[in-house]
Amino acid sequence: MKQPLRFGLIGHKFMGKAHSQALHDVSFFFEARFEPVRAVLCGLEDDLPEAAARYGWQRWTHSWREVVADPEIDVVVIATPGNTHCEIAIAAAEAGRHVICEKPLALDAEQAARMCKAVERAGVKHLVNFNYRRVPAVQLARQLIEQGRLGEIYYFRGTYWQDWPLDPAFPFVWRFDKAIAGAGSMADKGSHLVDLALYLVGDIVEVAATTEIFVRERPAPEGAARRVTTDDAAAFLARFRSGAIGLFGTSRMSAGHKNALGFEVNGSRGSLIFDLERLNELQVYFVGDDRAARGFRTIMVTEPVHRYVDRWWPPGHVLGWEHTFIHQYYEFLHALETDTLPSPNFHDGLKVQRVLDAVEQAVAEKRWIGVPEGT
Ligand code: SOE
Repeated sequence: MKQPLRFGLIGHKFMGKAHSQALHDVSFFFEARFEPVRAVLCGLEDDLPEAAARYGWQRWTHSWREVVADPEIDVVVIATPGNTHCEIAIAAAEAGRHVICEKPLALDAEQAARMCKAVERAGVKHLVNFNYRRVPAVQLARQLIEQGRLGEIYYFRGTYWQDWPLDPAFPFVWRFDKAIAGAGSMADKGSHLVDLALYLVGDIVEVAATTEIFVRERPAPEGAARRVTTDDAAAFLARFRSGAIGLFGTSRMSAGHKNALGFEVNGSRGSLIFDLERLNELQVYFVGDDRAARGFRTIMVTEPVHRYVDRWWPPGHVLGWEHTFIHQYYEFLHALETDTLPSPNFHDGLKVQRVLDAVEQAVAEKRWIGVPEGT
């Protein structure tokens, strides 16, 4: 008999929908001792009851404090704008709930460090939803690097392009407000890239950076235009502890690109290339291959030997974006079952935040900035 695990999800929009679907599917495809129960959905807007019914939640509430205080709830999931993460996560941990939080973990490293302390003190499990780690092709990339198939890593290039607010008439939303979002493309998209870089290549020790806001005012729904205070695009350089160097680019103003996250890793014995818009594939090049037949080749990462894939479909029956959320929940349930710390956890989120803070400082001071050490 599976043990019910009761979830409270705070946030019912795009991310709320993605988390709801993953909670619905995870135990169908993956074996775990726990059965997620969609107990209570929380949000502020009028369409909440409709969302709760559609996504299969038993109850809904407009109050996150009610969710956190509810003794029936085992896990609180935070899928709200960045400025709310710290307060909710700390309250949830103090109430003894396990905590899953959307990325980036907080507005800055100071908040992220307080969140880490709170979950450690409470002894609860914690996870930050850098979901792109959970793409099978990204898992394969990590495996190849760990096995030394790329040799010594020289270079990581990560880029993340979108174009949703390209039109200057696109209205002012919370992502344009620094007080709510912390930063713009640099934090929203850059946090994913930095997490992947840390996961694949290791610690970043210093950064140099620049950012820009191309559309400085946006029409506000309430009338007058509002000033945009978060970056539309960012570019930064990094040095890894290993001696590798990194090049990062993010933009929400890259015409034609919808959700184009990509990275390339070059080493002394080979290279690999990943493109989220072709997420079932990984391109690889190995120096050791027979010279006549050497070249980049594309691996379809849909074989049962690839991570997570044996729970899904036969080879070539491709996976999509939403599967990354399901895999993340599987990792979380598995960590609960084995009493281990899930990954990426709040400590990983804090490391990313330290890099992002350094990027912000590098922009302000127009110089290289060291990234503080620590877990
Ligand atoms: C918006 O830019 C966004 O929804 C990000 O916040 C997500 O993390 C990313 O996965 C898709 O784009």
